[in-house]
Amino acid sequence: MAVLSGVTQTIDTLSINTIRTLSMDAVQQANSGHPGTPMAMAPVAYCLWQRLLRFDPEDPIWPNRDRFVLSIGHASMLLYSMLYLTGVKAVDPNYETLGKPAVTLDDIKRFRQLDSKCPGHPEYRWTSGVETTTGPLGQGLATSVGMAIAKRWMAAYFNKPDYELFNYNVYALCGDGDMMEGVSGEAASLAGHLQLSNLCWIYDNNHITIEGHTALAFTEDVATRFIGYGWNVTRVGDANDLEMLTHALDIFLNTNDRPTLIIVDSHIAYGAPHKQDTEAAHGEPLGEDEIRLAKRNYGWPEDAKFLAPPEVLDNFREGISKRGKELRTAWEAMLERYKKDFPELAENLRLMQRRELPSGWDKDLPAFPADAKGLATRDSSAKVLNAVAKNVPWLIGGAADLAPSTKTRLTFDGAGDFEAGQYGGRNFHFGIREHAMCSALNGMSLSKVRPFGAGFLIFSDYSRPPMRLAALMEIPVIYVFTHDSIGLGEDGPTHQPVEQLASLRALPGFLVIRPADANEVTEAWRVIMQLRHEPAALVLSRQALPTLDRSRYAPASGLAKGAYVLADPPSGKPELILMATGSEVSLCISVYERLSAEGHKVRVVSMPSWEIFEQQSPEYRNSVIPADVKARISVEQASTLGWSQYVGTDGITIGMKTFGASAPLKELQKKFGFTPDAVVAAARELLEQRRQ
Ligand SMILES: Cc1ncc(C[n+]2csc(CCOP(=O)(O)OP(=O)(O)O)c2C)c(N)n1
Ligand SMILES: [Mg+2]
Repeated sequence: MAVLSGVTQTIDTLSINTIRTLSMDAVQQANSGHPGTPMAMAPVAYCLWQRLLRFDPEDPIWPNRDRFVLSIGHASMLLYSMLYLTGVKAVDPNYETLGKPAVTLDDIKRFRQLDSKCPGHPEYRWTSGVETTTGPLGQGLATSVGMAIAKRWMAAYFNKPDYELFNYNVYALCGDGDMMEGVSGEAASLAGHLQLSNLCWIYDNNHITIEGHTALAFTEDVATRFIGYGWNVTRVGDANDLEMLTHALDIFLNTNDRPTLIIVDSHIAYGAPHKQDTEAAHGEPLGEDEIRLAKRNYGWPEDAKFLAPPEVLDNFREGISKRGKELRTAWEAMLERYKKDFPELAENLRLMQRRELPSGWDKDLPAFPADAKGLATRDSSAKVLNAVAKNVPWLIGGAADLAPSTKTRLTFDGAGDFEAGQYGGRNFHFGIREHAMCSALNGMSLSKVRPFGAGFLIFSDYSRPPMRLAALMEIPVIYVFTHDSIGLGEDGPTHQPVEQLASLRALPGFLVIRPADANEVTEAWRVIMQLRHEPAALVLSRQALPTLDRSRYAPASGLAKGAYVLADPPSGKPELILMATGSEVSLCISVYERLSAEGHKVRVVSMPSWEIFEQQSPEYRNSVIPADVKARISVEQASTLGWSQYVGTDGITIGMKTFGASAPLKELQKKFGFTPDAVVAAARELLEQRRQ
């Protein structure tokens, strides 16, 4: 029992009211944010963290910690209050704990202000203890499925008799918005299918969204839907009932064959006399008067602001901190023994946690002999991926039902399939769920395995929200996108990407690599595997591409610089530069051969990755595309958006100005102008103009 403002309250109630009032005060001070849901969900967060969560605030990246995902990212103050009150420590990008708090009271006072550790929505990497960036509704839920998947895989790979290194659970707190977004349905379906009994979603069933009562737009029976997905569904009729909450969480812990959904009925802005149960409590501060009245209802000093009573801090120290520390210390002692009994696995765990690669990871990377007929880059990628994956055990992934088309299956002995009850396999079947697949990849990457996901480039549009979050979080997810242009032929314009390359290139911190031939594919995987903080998309052809003769043209290792001079005039300065990516590079080579035979001085630049090229020195970039060579042509079977930065005002961009069409490849190349004749004609015109 504690006495505050003359009112006696249990330490549980005092702690819950501290979470509530900190959230209200922070939103009021920022004059921006969402107070109502932290007020309503404070007991749920409290109950889970204080009574159950296996999490040591001293080490928020302990690998076997339970994960807590706040999918309702708008309720960020709920999480920041927990991080502050439980004393979570900051961790730097080199995985060192810094000894200082992840969130200070000052950060909370500066909620939503520049450089505060409490930004508008929780941001992974910026605030220690935030497990994933949330805010786009539905993403947190779908990401939590990836975390639960990763736990299953890591348990199957690392756990040994007497060494249960991985047995953590994943909890996600969600709201009506999360439930309405399609991605959560895809993710729930996948989680149910995979029987992820280590996954628990807690649904804040408050019947309120921004526009008002959910009856405006949402009347389905969520419980029945989840039962249909194969989940265990349970209800708690009152968010303030800690015993019922504990009971429901107990049911989750004792369910071993399916994920659990706990539906919690709550009152948004609980305790605020005029705003409780209204949408007014969602997106704006309560106002000073309403805050006083709510504090009076809580038995809280009405004038106190940002009050965190010492008893509350002690309470968390005695609860979550003590339990978490004991668990982590025991785990670390177990790991020391494990290192002796299973040194190789222990070393792999260390490398994986630090996003490093095992020595010899690249020893089987193939080199491809010159071949005029060549092979599709999806086929060469299959060979390279398998050669890498054999030597990097935690490189795992799969496709959205397109492994046979994207050629992403791991085929070596023991690769196996990841399925319900058989969680050690390395081939994943995400089903036709591109969006949830890529969100799950984020959750897997945040758990430190190295995930890849595959599909057709056109359907990268279905995955864009999680790809954007991967870039924002700086996590090295790998995407393999095949069928990269009109080159795919007969499937027609619904399947032929046009604007996808430009749109992926527009994502900050995201690498796009479109290799020209098999040897560039090898080099692309070499680059991608060494990334630690960037997601990357490998963009591959369906159709065969010649394997260039590297004794005649420059080596494919130039790919590591993003763009490189592939072919040059035998002597002297080029008068024309042809630049291209992927399938159009060999087209440019044939144009080069023809124009060279006529005595023109032509350079071909293979440009598989703009982003990597932009990271090079100005000197290198100018050596590849010299400022004084103005006659430049870019050739790419895609939207030309962005190419003018490389061809300049005097150059020509050859690309797609319309959607494609359904026809055999040869006819499409002719129709859309991707033939040697068409490019030679453009080149002649340009050279002619320069002479005038
Ligand atoms: C994908 C997406 N669409 C829209 C929004 C804007 N938005 C933020 S909160 C919200 C309403 C959420 O309602 P609910 O999940 O019930 O949260 P509550 O108001 O109950 O806290 C919306 C539409 C968003 N954050 N993400
Ligand atoms: Mg709601």
